[in-house]
Amino acid sequence: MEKVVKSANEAAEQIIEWGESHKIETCFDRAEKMKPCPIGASGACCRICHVGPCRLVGQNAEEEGRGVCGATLPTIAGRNFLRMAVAGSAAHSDHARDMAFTLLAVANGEASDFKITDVKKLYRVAGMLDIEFGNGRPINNVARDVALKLIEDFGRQKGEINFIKRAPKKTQERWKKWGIVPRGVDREITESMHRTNMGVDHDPDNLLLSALKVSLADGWGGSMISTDITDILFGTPKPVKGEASFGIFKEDEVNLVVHGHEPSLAEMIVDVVNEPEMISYAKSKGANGINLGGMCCTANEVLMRHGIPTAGGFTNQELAIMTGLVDAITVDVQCIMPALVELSKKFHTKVITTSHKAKIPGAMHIQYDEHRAKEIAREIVRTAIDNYANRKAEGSHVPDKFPVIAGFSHEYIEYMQGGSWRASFRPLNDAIMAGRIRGVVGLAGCDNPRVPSQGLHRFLAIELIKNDVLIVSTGCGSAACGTAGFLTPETALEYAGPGLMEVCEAIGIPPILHLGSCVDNSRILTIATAMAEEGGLSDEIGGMPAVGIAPEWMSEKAIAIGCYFAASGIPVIFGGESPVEASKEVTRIMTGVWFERFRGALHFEPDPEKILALALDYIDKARETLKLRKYEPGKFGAERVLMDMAARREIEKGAKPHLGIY
Ligand code: NFS
Ligand code: SF4
Repeated sequence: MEKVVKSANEAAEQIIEWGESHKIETCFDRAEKMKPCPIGASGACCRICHVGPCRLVGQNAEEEGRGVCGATLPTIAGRNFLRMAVAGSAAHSDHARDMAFTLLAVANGEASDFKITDVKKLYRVAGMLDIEFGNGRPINNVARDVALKLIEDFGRQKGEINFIKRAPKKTQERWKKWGIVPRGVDREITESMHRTNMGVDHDPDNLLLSALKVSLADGWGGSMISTDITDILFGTPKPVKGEASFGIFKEDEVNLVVHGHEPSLAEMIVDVVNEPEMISYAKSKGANGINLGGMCCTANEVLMRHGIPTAGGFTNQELAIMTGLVDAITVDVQCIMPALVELSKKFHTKVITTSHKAKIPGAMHIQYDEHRAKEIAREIVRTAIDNYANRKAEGSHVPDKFPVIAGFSHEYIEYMQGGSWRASFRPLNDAIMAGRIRGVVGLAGCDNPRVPSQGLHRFLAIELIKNDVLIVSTGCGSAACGTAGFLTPETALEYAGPGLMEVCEAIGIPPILHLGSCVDNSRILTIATAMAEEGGLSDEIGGMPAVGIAPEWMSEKAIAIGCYFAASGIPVIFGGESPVEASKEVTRIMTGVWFERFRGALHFEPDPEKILALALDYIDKARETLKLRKYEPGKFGAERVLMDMAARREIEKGAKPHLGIY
């Protein structure tokens, strides 16, 4: 029998195999045993009232199938889909709310372990919110006003979410025309839940517009708020070096992993592991030091800002424990497998939950509180240190690791294209217009045990850059690229098409730019807006030679992201089987109708070759509509440079890290 590859990540595969030989079960084994229910998976099962569940199956289900109440298949599939978008938006936005209250506590002097790290960013955001800054106004007062104004975005009943006005005018006009400008985050979430109640909204188009509206409240609300506040509190990322994969764990040091999504506690832990008293405490317990690593999106946050190494994304979490080297793993919210706790009992690892919102039976709980952040961080680090001596010999440590460059905030991307004085998106737009860069793809989303995990990310990353497509990546997509060794400038030399390679060399960037965590997909919206405003391409986000791809998505959060990209004008392709597969009508609305109205769409396509072809087709058609030069593979050679030498020197003069760090 041919061996089934469970992960495309070789180190992961080795650990999985070791687990199999030791009868240790992982999500990969459970995915094999637990086949998804085909009725539910395709959106054809309604279980929103207790008359059902009603399953609409059979040849003519779309035309003739009815639930007990008379609901049609398009209603049921649309309603199920809307609920996914709501849940995803709620998750990102509730995380954002915590960030906003942390900023408020800092501004009020109630969270003295934190400070405002990026005053420039605070002022920029204050400017967008019409809040007075500078002229001797105390920074904390500005921060308080910013926090309060952004907190209003959650509970606002009428009007518009603040950051809606950051979008290009034309994009906003489309939203107005179709009635999907979100008012307040919580209002849209509540209203959508109401609409999906038994006996309320039955029009699939109307339900799907609601999915776009609530998701816009995430993208231009929750997620954007989270990104901005995180930058204000902890610094706007700029390129840093880090490492990825299981080889980041050290045999002779205390290994502590931060896993989840909210960066506040992780930031404190970064501080605490460097405290001399902590280090000597670790030494007193026989370790040579304390080694901090990350997992999932918390990893992305601390990698982007501090170069903390990452053990990878979603499907790597159990495998990290199976190395036998993790003394403690601290988790907050989202994408945490409850299986960690059972698994940890086979090793010595302590699983520590830290949020009242996310507890797991059997785990240790240390409640996080931003008012006592450092004290709590110390307690966690000490717990890890105390557990070092309990390490058992068993485990499958695979010492592979790869260098990564991360930290491409939109501010930095602008800066790298012209230095402090001439920061702009001109060079990027010019390169796209000329056809050196064929287009831009946001490669994002989860990794998934139902496919050779991380394999679709790897395949698409390489094929896209070969085709001169610049990639911006986030979330576990970034982790998949990082643990494959793709997040380095050398990747350009090895794989990128000649046009893209030239641009990468001229600016000094890798062909895959790690933009951060999943809430940082909002950075892609900001970049697309800047490109529209720079001129020469589309004058709105829609119509850009840009596509979003989440080839291994699994989380409802990914659905929210897909929807706000689509509503903003970016066609999106998700891998895997469609959660609305059962309804042709719903599929037609999400592709054709949405494209007509918003110039974005949401496709589901399990075949990676077809994902690639569809993405390139969208890009080429957008180029054609914009009357850009036809993209010709191999047209540009290495001898041609993007900018003249004077422009390049200008960049190098002002350059902080990017040219020096590699
Ligand atoms: Ni995004 Fe980040 Fe990863 Fe998927 Fe989960 S960690 S928020 S949801 S699995 S990319
Ligand atoms: Fe069935 Fe209608 Fe109840 Fe859904 S809402 S479970 S279709 S009766």
